[in-house]
Amino acid sequence: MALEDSKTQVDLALTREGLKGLAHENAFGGIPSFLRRRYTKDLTGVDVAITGVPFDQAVTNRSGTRLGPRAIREASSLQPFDPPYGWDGYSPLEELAIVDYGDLAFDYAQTGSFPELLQAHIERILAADVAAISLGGDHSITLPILRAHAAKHGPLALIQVDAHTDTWPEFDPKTRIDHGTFCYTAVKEGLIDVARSVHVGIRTVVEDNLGIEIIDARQVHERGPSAIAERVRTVVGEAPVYLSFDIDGLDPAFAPGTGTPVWGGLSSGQAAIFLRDLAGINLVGGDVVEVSPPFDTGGITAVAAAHVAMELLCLWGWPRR
Ligand SMILES: [Mn+2]
Repeated sequence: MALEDSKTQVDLALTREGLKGLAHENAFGGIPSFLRRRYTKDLTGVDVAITGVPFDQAVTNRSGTRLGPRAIREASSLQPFDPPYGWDGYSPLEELAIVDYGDLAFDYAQTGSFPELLQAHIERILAADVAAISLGGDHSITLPILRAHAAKHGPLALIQVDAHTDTWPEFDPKTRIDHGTFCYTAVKEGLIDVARSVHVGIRTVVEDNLGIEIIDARQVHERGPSAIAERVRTVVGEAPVYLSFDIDGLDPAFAPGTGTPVWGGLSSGQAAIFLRDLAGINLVGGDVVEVSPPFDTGGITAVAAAHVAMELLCLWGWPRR
């Protein structure tokens, strides 16, 4: 990095002239927009909008994911100096117009209206022909986001990396929000094509997975992440894909900062290989959820989540390069 860069490139979240380009700003200073993208509600000429959903009122166990988007943004400031490793030089920050669209604003005490607010928030992005990558927030946020995406793209292939399938029956989807039932309701509402959907990294028991293929964590360990990615590419085929990455898909050793940790999960290295080897899928949107900074140690969970989000940008851009 040139010395003059560190002097002139300050607060790129506000001062960036174009929407593309790497960022050579001190990682420890300034306004940490996601990957130092412009922080704006202007979607003109934008390819992908990053948005935060600081919501944690639907967790079964430990809360704290309302603090996730900020932590992921700060962790992301370690990355935008170079193209991401392992993508043959492909550089989404240089090739794609990406903005930080900020967080969804909502009344924390009115959880009843929250799902519709979130759905409308995502629909505004999609209506501008911009893709949305969301930073959670607990996993209940994926349901309204899926509703917005399915309204645009039709039923989606879902790739869900998670310790949990989140297909536990939801007895009252009109009034309840629950981070363990979003996938159940998504299936019942026809938002996802179960024949083209897959759960990866699972290590909790579920009686009926509604026809969605489970590739549990043991299979990832035994067969290897690259072989699993090959299987997942076969399952999703050419369908429009939504990828939801629950950070508890990683082992608690790699992602302690989460509300419902389960041992035996993926390493961050396995996740990196898995995501890279999905290249070529028709990704239309995605999220990384369940980062709970109060339980994080050394910020490592947020670092992992920021890398996952970068990989989602790579996956979105790769077929369009
Ligand atoms: Mn989970």
